[in-house]
Formats: sequence, C-alpha cells, structure tokens
Amino acid sequence: MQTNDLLSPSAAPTASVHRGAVIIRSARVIVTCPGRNFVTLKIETDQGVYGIGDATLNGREKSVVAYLEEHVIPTLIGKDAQRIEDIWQYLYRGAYWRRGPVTMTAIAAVDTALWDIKAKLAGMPLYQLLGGRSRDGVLVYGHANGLDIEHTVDEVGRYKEMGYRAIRAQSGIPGVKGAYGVGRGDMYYEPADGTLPTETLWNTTAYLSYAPKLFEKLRDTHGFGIELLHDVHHRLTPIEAGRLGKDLEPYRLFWMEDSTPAENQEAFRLIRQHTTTPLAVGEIFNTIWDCKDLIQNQLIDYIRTTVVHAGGITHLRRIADLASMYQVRTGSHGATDLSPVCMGAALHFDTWVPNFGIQEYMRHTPETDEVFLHDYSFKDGYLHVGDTPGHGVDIDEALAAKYPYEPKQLPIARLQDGSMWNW
Ligand code: CS2
Ligand code: MG
Repeated sequence: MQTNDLLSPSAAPTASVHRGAVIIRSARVIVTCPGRNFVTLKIETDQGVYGIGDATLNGREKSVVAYLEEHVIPTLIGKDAQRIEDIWQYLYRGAYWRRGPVTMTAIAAVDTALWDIKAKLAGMPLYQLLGGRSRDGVLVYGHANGLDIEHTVDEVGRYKEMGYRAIRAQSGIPGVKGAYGVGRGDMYYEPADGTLPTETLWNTTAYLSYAPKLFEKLRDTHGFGIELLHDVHHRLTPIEAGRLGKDLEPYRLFWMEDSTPAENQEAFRLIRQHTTTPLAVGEIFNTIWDCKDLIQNQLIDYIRTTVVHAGGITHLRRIADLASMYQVRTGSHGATDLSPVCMGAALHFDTWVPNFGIQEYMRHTPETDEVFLHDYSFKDGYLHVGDTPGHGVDIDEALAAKYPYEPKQLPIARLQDGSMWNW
C-alpha cells in the first residue's frame, strides 16, 4: 500500500518553490544613528533585486535586531520573496508567542521589504500594487510645540507659513517639568534622550486647566481655517479625558489623541459618552486585535497603527479594511523614530487607502535624510510619493556605517507624589 509520504517527517510539507520563483539569498540588519537610532532590514534575492523595511522600535531597537537575526532571517533564506502573504503567516503563526511590539515590528520589516521587492520586479510604485491612487496627495500634520502658550501660538504660525494645513500643538505647562511633546530645538523632537530613562513629572490638574486655554488662544489668533490636533499621550483617566474633550469642543480639534491608555478598549466608551471631540488612538498597537473592539463599537474616529509597528503593509491593510466598515479613518503615526523607510511605505499606503484620514509627518534631520534617500516630497501641506518602482526609499549603507548605534531609552513619568504614571 502506497504510504502517504507527506506524513513521514522526512517529507514534511514545505512551501514548494514554483517555477519563476524569486529566491531570497540573504538578509541583514543595518543599525545606524544619524541623530537617533534606526534599524533597517535589507533582503536580497537571486534576481539582484533587494528590498528594505523599517524595523525601528524606539528604546527597544536591539530587541528587534536580535529577533530578526536570531529567529527570522535564517527562516527566510531559500524562500520565494513573492510569497508575501505566506511568509507573513509563517512568521506570525510560526512565532507561537503571537503579537507584541517586537514580534510585529520584525514581521513588519520583512513584509515591507518584500512589498518593495515585488513592486520593483513589477516596475511599479508600490501604491499601484495596492490598487492605485485614491488621492493626489497625502494630507499631513506637523508638530508645533512651545514652552508656554505664547510660544506655542507663534510656533503654530511658523508651521502655517511652512504650508501645513494641519498642525499638532503641544505646550509646556507652568510648574510641570518636562511636559510631553515640548521638543528641544525648533524642528525636531526626539524623546529618547538618555541611556537610562529620563524622569519627568506630570500634573493632571495643571494640564486640564491649561490645555483649553492653549486652544482658545490658538483659535483666537489663527482662526478656524487650520486643523488643530493634540496628543494627550496616555496621561488621563477616561473620565478626565471625557472632561478635556468636552472643554475642547468649542475649538473644533481635528482629533484628541491617546487620551487614556487603551489596553482596556472599553474605556473609550466613557469618553465617547461625554464628548464629540474626535478621538484617535493606536500608535502603540501592533495588531488588529488591539483595536477590533474600538473600531467595531465606533469608539474612535481615527486609527493610528503603522506600517512599521503593526505587521507591515499586509496587516495594516486588514486593519484599514475593518476600520472602513465603521467609518473609522486612518491617521498613521509618523514621528521621527519611524524611519524614512516607514514613511515612504506609509505614503504609498496612504495614497491608496480609501478611508484615509491624515498622516503624521515629523520631519527627519538632514543627516537622516542623507542616509535614507527617498523620492517623497512636501508641498502645500501634502506629502507626495514619487513613481520610483518600490516604496521609493533606499539606504546609503556606507554613510549609515558612519553613525554607530547609541543606547537610548524613552523617558518615564511620575506624579508629584512620586507615583509612576504614563509617559
Ligand atoms: C508621539 C510620538 O508623535 C506622536 O504622536 O506620540 O512622538 C511618541 O512619543 C514617540 O513616537 C515615542 O517614541
Ligand atoms: Mg502620539
């Protein structure tokens, strides 16, 4: 009797390599620090075509490097680079210990690199492979921040002059040392500033009385012709967030972001009951499971998940499709600690995705832009992708090598009595 040799261990089924396959020959992780650390995965194929993906997880970069080098790259060699979905499923299900920021950032880097390869092989910009253009340009928002209300109002004016149509406003708070979002310098904001976490203080009472005054002054000065956004950065309890949302209603914010920690997705129901200020959340989410209830119960208006931290293009597309069923729009995170590789891929995604909302765009430093050559460009408040085949971003490895890794960690926050709080 013919034994079914598929059952014998020696013939364990593997993804057969079909004719016309594009074989992954090598992959490596490139760590560079042009002003801040970035981790990039480069996958090379037997066709001489390579793709790159962002693998940067701010403050935990080396964890993703190890995950890729020890547990992922060896499994990629010999696989068909065209089998993006199968490789995604292999890395997600094969991890056994599913989900989490390190795993999903590693998977995202592979996924982004494979989409880059597929688009290069097709001779098309990535957005074409997703379904083509849904818009001419990608609306972005910049970060204006100041030490106090007057300084922040001036900074918003400066961003208006740069052409931004949407601006996030964050201000220092009297008596609160190191309030979130107040950058050092006039353009770039990098919170990971110490080899050990910098300790900052938080005072909710001071913040709740100060924030509405900031936006009252912003509207009085700049009117309602500009979209204003604000990031609460996980600092409030749900009822405090409901109160702030209500206090901000007269100033018509585009969104109030991360108003309370979102592990308990149900917490947003309480906020929703008290305010019509639009709610955004999700930059620290890494799978659809983190936001499924928020979206299905319409507890938010924008989902902030990203190409680099939520499993790449393949998974972000699933999140966006679920969101579109409930009129939730995308608003992907785009801080400086997401590399230009992520920004490039995100812009192709944003150019296609039907339920697009807005894209965060914190500019990278000139030395970062020199390491990561890209074809996207900013004009009149929009970012525009180029038509280079792939996602339009590359890495200058020789230049990258000139910026060695520097251990950095994100800050922590404590309340005035010393209790740990949410940074
Ligand atoms: C912030 C980020 O841009 C934002 O919305 O929440 O700057 C965040 O603080 C950093 O990405 C953390 O690394
Ligand atoms: Mg944020």
